[in-house]
Amino acid sequence: MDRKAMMEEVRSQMPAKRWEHTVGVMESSVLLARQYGADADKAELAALLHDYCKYWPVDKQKEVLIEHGELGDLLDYDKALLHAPAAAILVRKKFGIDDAEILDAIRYHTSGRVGMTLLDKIVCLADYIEPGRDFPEVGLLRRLAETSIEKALVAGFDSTISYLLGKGQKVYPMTLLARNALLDELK
Ligand code: DGI
Ligand code: FE
Ligand code: FE
Ligand code: FE
Repeated sequence: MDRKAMMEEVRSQMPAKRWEHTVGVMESSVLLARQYGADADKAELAALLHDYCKYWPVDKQKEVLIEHGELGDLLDYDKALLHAPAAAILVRKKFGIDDAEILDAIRYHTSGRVGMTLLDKIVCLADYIEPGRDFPEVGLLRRLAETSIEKALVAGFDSTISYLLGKGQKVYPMTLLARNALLDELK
């Protein structure tokens, strides 16, 4: 499938606002890839696909993960975590994406992970700072992104963790571990 057809297919899975977000993440991912020396084409493709099933019913997302034995302990945490690993599985099947770097960047774009690759960091950060995003810390994140992708991502995870704490919600341990690992990289 060519890129244009893929874009139409992704667009058909989500409301217009989420498609705008997807295009924003593609733009920001390309800019970050150029800035930090990653493959801009891979970054753009991972960004295009990162929220592929975000608007599917949660039960369908869950089914995908169960079918592939990848549900793990995710049901113990926020349902918003499911769409990332589910999208990685789905786009491999649907679009024949076989590049492990791209699939991992999709899989870990929400949670992060220990030992994030440059592509993981790019898509995860682009998801926070794309032009359509508007949350209190986004200005700080955009500023940090100019000089350190790791510092910007730590600030991103901090904002997510604070938000979850403020709502009295659990935090997925992998996010805490991802944040710690980024701080270690900055030592
Ligand atoms: O899909 P998006 O809205 O573009 O962004 P995302 O995939 O980064 O999802 C972020 C949502 O996930 C955000 O509303 C917070 C929620 N979430 C719930 N628990 C956790 C979590 N995010 C992280 N990183 N860690 C969690 O434990
Ligand atoms: Fe997402
Ligand atoms: Fe994110
Ligand atoms: Fe997103």
